[in-house]
Amino acid sequence: MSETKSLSIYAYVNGRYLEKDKASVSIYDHGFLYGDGVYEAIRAYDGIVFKLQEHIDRLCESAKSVKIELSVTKDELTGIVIEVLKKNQLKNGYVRIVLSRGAGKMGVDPRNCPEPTLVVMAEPREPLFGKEVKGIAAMLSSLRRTPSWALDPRIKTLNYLNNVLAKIEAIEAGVEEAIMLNEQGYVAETSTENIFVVKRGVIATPHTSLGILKGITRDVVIGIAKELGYPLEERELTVHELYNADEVFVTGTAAEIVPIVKISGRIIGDGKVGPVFSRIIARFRELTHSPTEGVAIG
Ligand code: PXG
Repeated sequence: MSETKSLSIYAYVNGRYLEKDKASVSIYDHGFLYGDGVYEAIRAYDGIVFKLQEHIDRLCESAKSVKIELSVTKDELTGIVIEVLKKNQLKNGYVRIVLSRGAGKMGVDPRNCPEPTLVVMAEPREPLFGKEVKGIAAMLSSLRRTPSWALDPRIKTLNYLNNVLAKIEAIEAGVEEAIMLNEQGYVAETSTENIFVVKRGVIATPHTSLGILKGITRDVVIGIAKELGYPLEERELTVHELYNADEVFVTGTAAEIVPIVKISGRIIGDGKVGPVFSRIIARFRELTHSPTEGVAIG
């Protein structure tokens, strides 16, 4: 937090770097009016923007799916992310890229919006559930994850009400996170994390066809699990398996990797941070600081 105490915060808005107080978008922006847009959330660790290319690739895929054209190239966007971090003198921080349909007269017709809006902002941000690794409590949400036929969860859109409502449920219940099932009743993901279970040394996580975001942290953890020699299954996961797992943990850019030690009143395993999680987080810490795993701020 101390990094930016006496500094202005700068954001990129459609070609200009503006101070936070002056950075704004129109009330006619369709991102605001209709949730019509896509976004990415990225972390930088000690001067390396972790998996930046992967995040930009995912943003482009989301944008293509919802038919918004990015006004800059991937290389230019990489440069903008780096520049925003530099301007804010952040070596560790959280970056958000927002791409919306743009400002235009009211009405869902996208032809109302001649230019998309592109915003890149960055600030310091601690891991979602705290700096210190400890297990969190979660609950099964009464909400089902938006089915792929309604809005594919692989698109990281600005429509997060499904996730927000699940989070509200968790807060109301006095737990940290809500686990959503998919339409078929299989485990999907939490409000902003993918989910993994461990049983007798085998790691399992929902397959991307089961109505989840293809998380970049998820992909990293799958790589680590394989590297460490754990069998890894991407498949349908039942609630019964979740309750009876030896370990459960979630992965995401905001949370990083966090164990879940209680789900809807059931203690998971022995209720403590597990050994498989501990080995994975140790390797994750190495990778987040490795120049080969991201783009250096320079
Ligand atoms: N599922 C959902 C629904 C998400 O929104 C993840 C899984 C994990 O994906 P990554 O690629 O981050 O491993 C997400 C990520 C925020 C915020 O504050 C949201 C996410 C990540 C960071 C910040 O909106 N969602």
